[in-house]
Amino acid sequence: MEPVRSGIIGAGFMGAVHTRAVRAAGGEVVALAGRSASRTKDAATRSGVTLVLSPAELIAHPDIDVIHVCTPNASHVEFAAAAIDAGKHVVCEKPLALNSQDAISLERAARSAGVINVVPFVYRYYPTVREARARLASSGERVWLAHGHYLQDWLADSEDYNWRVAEGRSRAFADIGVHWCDLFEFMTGHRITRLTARLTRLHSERWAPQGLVPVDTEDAASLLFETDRGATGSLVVSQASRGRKNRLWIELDGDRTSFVFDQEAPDHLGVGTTHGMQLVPKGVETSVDTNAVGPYIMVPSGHPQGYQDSFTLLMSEVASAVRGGPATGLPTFADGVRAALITDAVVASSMTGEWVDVEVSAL
Ligand code: 4PW
Repeated sequence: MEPVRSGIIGAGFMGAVHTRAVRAAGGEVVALAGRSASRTKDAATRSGVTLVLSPAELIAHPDIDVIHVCTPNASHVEFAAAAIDAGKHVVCEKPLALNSQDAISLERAARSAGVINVVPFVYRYYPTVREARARLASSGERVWLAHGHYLQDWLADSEDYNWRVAEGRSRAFADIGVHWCDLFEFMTGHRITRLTARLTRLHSERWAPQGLVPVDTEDAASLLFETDRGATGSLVVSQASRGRKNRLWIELDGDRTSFVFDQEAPDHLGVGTTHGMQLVPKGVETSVDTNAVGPYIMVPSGHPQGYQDSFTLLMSEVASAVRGGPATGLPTFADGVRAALITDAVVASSMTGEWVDVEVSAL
């Protein structure tokens, strides 16, 4: 079988993650592009990509099937729209767009062009997430309460700076909070319909390369929410919680069982009953249809499986979808729209302090 051929736009951290994942999934990275020629050349040398192009040349290249948009947020719409116009499949990093109107337009364009469209909500690709999802679907368990957090500390000090700090109407929530909400909706099938949110800033000024600058994006978000199936929940998101690196924790309380997924210890699913919390190892005690979980187990139990592996699994499903094959739970631009609509509600609620409805059927 011919490898699926990818072109990556973005010479930073995410571009490198996508490059490794495409290759591990059996694909070929044909070319790399970025805004800065020297940075892109350096990144290409590091990752062994031989062809360096401008973004426009890469999108037009006849030997590329899938365009990966891994650039700062403000350019996602421009590059994704150009790729769709060129008839290419697109994997676009989140947030799909800086506002929900643009995200909706992109989703419609991708759907009418008939191209595969993906937003990498990669935490869906942990086997323990699939296990909890399959157990919930097959048991008819009623999730009535959901709680958790997504905590990091890479922006804990005012000297910590990154383009994300200055981009968009929300930062901590739009960057990582949306992962938690996607995971919650993916695992349970619920939709968040109403929420109230508070956005908090630890630093109102940060040291950017040009000096001390005012900051208006949040370091943390706190939410209460309700769902279309009668559950309530709470979520705390922060990029300035010291000691927490990528602590995505989600706890789902069903009427008989509770389920816990912790991204920092992802090979065990917490399964709680009144007899205690059992830590079920990935791939050992799968009590559900193995088709729902098996394909997501890359290495045997006891061998850790992590963040980069989840990207590899996602790229395998992208390749399968490009060939017209199965892709179970591939996160699409419609899921990117969902994230944008939830972000709208978070921002709106933080301004008034009120409960705000989340638009459910925008597509
Ligand atoms: O999407 C998130 C990123 O913006 C992530 O999953 C982790 O936090 C890794 O980088 C940032």
